[in-house]
Amino acid sequence: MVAFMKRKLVFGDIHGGFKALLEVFGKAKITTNDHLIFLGDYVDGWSQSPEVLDFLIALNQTHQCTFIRGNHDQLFLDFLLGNKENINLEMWFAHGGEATINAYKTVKKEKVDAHIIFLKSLQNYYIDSKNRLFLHAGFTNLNGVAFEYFPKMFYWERTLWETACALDKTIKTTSPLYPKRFTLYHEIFIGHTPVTKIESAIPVQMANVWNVDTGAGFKGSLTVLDVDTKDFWQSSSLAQLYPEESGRN
Ligand SMILES: [Mn+2]
Repeated sequence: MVAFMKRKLVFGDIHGGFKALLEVFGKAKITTNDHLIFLGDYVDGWSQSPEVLDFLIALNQTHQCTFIRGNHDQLFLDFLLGNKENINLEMWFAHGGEATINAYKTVKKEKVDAHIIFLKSLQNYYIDSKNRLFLHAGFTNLNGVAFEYFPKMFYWERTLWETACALDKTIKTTSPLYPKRFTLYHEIFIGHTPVTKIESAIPVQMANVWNVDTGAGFKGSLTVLDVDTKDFWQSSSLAQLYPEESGRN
């Protein structure tokens, strides 16, 4: 790669795994010349959600960053704001929320307030100059994200990925049967549904969708992928980094 070219690096779901985040920063040799895109789900799972948010907030001062909203980030924000009608508390606790609550027991109010500001500032999606779409989960509108009628889909949807996985590879992109959602963007980068569910440990491309959630919330690793070259770097298994914890397992 030409030295002066800015890399565009996309990060999969972190889920409170701060140690993994530091590891991939080292492995990818990240510098202030990189554009860093985070696909969401910063919290819930491992015990260091506050450290992850502190790190990202500080990073935003020194690096070009794009922070996408994940469903867990929104759940935690709703919890902090007391929007109880937006959360199934029991379900959230069972899916990593309990670790987040425990971790925040010793975090001071001023810091929590800064984290609330950060969580509110997250973007539902980002489209770059090469018509590449970055978002946590998916979208439903066949004309694209700008027309989405259900904004929560940006961070909850799963049919985009399931459709990409199940797609008959013999259907031509010009066929009326070809899923229109895949024709709108050059490439789509998502997290949300770990590729470990389809028995992969590395980023997976299906149609023009790249899934970079390599299961950091569970027993997998955290991945950072170079959007242009598709080179990628991965942390150790989160279960190894946090041997005393169970994460979302
Ligand atoms: Mn998610």
